[in-house]
Amino acid sequence: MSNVILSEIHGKVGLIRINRPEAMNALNNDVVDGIAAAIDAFEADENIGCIVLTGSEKAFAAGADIGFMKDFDYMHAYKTDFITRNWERIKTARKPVIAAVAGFALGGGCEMAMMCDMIFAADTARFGQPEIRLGTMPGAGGTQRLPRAVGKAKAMDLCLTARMMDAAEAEKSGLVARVIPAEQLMEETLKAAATIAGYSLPVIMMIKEAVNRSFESSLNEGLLFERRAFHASFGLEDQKEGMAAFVEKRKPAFKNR
Ligand code: DAK
Repeated sequence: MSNVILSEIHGKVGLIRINRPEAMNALNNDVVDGIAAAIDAFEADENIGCIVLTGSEKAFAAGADIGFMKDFDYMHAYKTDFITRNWERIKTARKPVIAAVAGFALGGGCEMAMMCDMIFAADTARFGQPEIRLGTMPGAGGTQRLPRAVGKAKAMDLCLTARMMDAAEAEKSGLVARVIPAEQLMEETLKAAATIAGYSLPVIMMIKEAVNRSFESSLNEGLLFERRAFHASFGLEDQKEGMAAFVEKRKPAFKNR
């Protein structure tokens, strides 16, 4: 794996760090491929129950690498499938992925954070879709995921004016799950990820799948999907263990089956 992506294991949590400090963690194929490879490894590791994706104190990612793409023409972007190869790997991860965002999350950086299952923001975080300033538009979910997260009015405002939204506004509008003082971002995010990873892995994955389903289906279809998954959870040894442990007033020992 190239060193633009660093990955570490913290107990049952896989941590992926974007590492292009010279370019505010701007995204290119190496970064996207590196993230995908790290996710592949964490998905294959039965010990890992949750993944955290982060950047630096200054930038989660300031978008796609502008210098790299500035001379592309349509045919080149289309034929090389620019940045698209592996882009969706975060979305297809079955284990939860938390974006820990400090500093800038702009353009593709904001879109990448939104592709994660939730965003924990440092109080220094700034989100935006400034592509319009470059004579282009969001290309990886900014016009689709942002309105779902913050509503049409704010999404239009951000995409059309290119203004940035700070962490407080992002929390108020539903884009981020938590705002955390910058110096505690990693500690708090890893703690939450460890809490998740301590539960039964099949249940973690079923919950993630069911919540994501709510964005793809009618309420009744979503409720049916949830009900089927809930009933299926009674086929798990971990359900027997979880409920027995409650009744016996002890901590459950989940076996991920
Ligand atoms: N690309 C390349 N280099 C970048 C960069 C970027 N996006 N952002 C920052 N840098 C570089 C700067 O050029 C500078 O490099 P040097 O001059 O030191 O060599 C260094 O990082 C530090 O940046 P600044 O000097 O500008 O630092 P400031 O604190 O003054 O400003 C900033 C920070 C983040 C506000 C500013 O750098 C900025 O506005 N950056 C550009 C943000 C932007 O427009 N982002 C949107 C890019 S378009 C897709 C997937 C993704 C995408 C599309 C499709 N598919 C899957 C199909 C994404 C598209 C985009 O993101």
